[in-house]
Amino acid sequence: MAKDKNAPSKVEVAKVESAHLRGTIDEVLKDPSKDAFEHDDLQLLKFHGTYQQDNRDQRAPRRKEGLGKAYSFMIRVALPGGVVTAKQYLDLDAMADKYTYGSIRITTRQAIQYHGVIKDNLRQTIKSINESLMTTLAACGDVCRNVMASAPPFTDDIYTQIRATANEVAVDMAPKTGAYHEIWIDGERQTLTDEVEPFYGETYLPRKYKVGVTVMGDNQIDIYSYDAGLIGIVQDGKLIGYNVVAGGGLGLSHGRAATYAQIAYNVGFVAVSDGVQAIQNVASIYRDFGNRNDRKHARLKYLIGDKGIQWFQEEFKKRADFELHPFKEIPAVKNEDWLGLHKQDDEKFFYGVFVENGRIDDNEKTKCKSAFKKIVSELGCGVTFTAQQSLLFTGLSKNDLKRLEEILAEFEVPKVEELSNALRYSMACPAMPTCGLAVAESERAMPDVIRELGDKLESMGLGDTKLTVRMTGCPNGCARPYTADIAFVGRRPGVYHLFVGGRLEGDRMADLYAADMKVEDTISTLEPLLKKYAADRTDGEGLGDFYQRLLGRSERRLRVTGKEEATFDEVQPLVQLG
Ligand code: SRM
Ligand code: SF4
Repeated sequence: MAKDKNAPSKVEVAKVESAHLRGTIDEVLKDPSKDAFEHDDLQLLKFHGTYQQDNRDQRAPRRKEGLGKAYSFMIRVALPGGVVTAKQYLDLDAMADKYTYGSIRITTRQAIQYHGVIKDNLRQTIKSINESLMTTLAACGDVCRNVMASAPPFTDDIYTQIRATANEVAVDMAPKTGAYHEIWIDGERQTLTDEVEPFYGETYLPRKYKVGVTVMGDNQIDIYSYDAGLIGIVQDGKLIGYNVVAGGGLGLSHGRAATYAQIAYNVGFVAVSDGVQAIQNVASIYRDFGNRNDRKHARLKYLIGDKGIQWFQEEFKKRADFELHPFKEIPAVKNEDWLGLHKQDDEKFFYGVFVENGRIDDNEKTKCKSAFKKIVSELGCGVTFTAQQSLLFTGLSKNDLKRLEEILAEFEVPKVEELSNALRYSMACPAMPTCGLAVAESERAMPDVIRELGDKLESMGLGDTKLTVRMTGCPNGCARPYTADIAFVGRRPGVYHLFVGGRLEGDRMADLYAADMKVEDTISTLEPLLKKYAADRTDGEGLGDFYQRLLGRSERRLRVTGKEEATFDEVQPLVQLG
C-alpha cells in the first residue's frame, strides 16, 4: 500500500505512545539479558541525552567471529553557555575514566560528550552527572537543545545578561516530564495519568531546536547556524534589547535539492525582558506548523523557507503579548576564539587553550586530559567550553598564570602562539568509529590533512591567513562546514566534497568547489586557487572572501542545497588567466 504522505512519521507516533518519554527504557535498563535497546526506545533515549551506538571498527571482525555489534552509548551533557565549575570539571574528568572510552569530547555547541558507556553503566553515569548538578535531559531529541552563549567570561552587565538569558531559556524550554528523574535518578517508574507537558505537549517539537545568545559584533557561537538566536543590541554601553534571528540550520542530504543549509533569517527586535519569551514564541510557531511527516523537511528553516519570512513575522506578532520591532542594523560581525590570555575584569584573567577537534584525552601528541585536570585541581578555576571545540580557564588570578603555562608545557599542550592558523581555526566532527551516520572519516583524518595544508600555506607565504577549515564525515554539518573558508564533507571512505567561500564570521555559505575529491588530492586541488590568492589578495582579505570576489558575487550567499554544481571548472580559467 502506498504511504500516506500526511501520516505522522514513526517518531511522532513513538512520542505520543511514550507516556512522556518513558517508553520501556526503565524495563530494559533493569533487564540484564539485554545489552541494547530496540524500536521506539532508541528515539526516546535521545531526549534523555543518550544515543545507542556501536563501535564501527569492530563490526567486520566481530561479524567474522559470528558476534553481533559491540553496543555502547554516547552521552551528551547539556551545559548552557558551556560553563562548568572546577568541581564539575573534575567530576566530568573522573566519570570519563570510570565509565567511558576515556575521553571528554567538547562539542561544537559548548556541550560535552562521552563515548563508549556500556548499558550496565548507563544509569549510574547519568545519575552521577546529575549528582554533580549537570543534566543530560534535552541534550538531544526533538526539543530545545543545549543553549549556547558567547564564551568570554566577562563580568560586565552585558555579558552577565547574555549568560543569564541563555540560562533562563534553558530552564524555560526544558521538558517538564517526570520521566527523566524517575528513570535515571529514582530508578522507579511511576504510573501517572495526569502528567502534562505544558509547552511541548505529547509530540514535543517536529525536530531539534537549537538556540544561541550573543551580543552584536560577537559571533563566537556562529549564531546564524541555529533555529533561533538572540543578538544583544548595545547602545551607549547598555544592552537595550535583542535582534531575533530564526531558521538557520546546516544539515542537508547529498543529491537532494530540496534539502539545504541555511543562514538564519532576520525576524525583528525585542526588549531585553522579552528575549526568553521570543525564543519560546518562535518555538511555538515551529511546534504548531512544523512538518511532522517528513523528518528530512521538518527543521524550522523549511517552515520559514516554504511560508516566507513575512508570514513568520506576522505569526510571531499574533502570538506575542509583547512588541516585535523592526530588526536593528548591526555592525559587521566578528568571530574571536579567545585563545591565549585575556583580562576577564579588573582583577581576574581567563586563558583559552586549543583542543584539537574537541577531544580531551591523553595521546602520543599531547596529554591534555592530564594537563587540564592538574590545572583545575591546583588553581580551582572554572572552565567554559567554546563553540570552536576548545576551552577557557576562567577566574584566574595573576599569580595563577605562570603555573598554568608551566603545566601546559609539562604535558606538551601547545599554547596558541605555537599553533598554525590552519590548525587553530579547524574543527572536525567525531564521525568514525562512533557515529552511525558517518560515510567517511573526520576527526581521525583531520590531523594529517590540516598539518599538510598548514605546511603548504606556510610555504606559500600564507601562514598569516586566518582561515577556517572544517571537516565532517557526512553532509549533516555537525562541524558547521558550509560556513567555513574551506570544508571537507564526507561522500564515501576517503572521498569528500570540497567547499570554499564561507568565512570565520559564520554569516555566509561556501560554494561546492570540487566534487568527489580524494583526500590525497587536497593540495593539488586547492593549489591553483591558493596561488592566485597569494598573488592577488587585498590587505586582510580572507580566502573565502577572495573566492567570492573571484566568482564575482556581491551578495552574501545564504543557502547551500544538497545538489550543488562544483565551481572548480568555472573558476579554473580565472585562476589560469591570473
Ligand atoms: Fe550533529 C546527528 C554529533 C552539532 C547536524 N550529530 C548527530 C549524531 C548524533 C549522529 C546520529 O544522529 O546518530 C552525531 C553523534 C556522533 C558521535 O559519535 O558523537 C552528532 N553534532 C554532533 C557533535 C558532537 C559534533 C561535534 O563535532 O561536536 C555536535 C554536538 C552538538 C551539541 O552539543 O548539541 C553536533 N549537528 C551539530 C551541528 C552544528 C551546530 O549545531 O552548531 C549541526 C548542524 C546545524 C543544524 O543542526 O542544522 C548538526 N547532527 C546534525 C544532523 C542534521 C540535522 C538536520 O537538520 O539535517 C544530524 C542527523 C539528524 O539529526 O538526523 C546530526
Ligand atoms: Fe556523524 Fe555526519 Fe555529524 Fe559527522 S557530520 S558527527 S559523520 S552525523
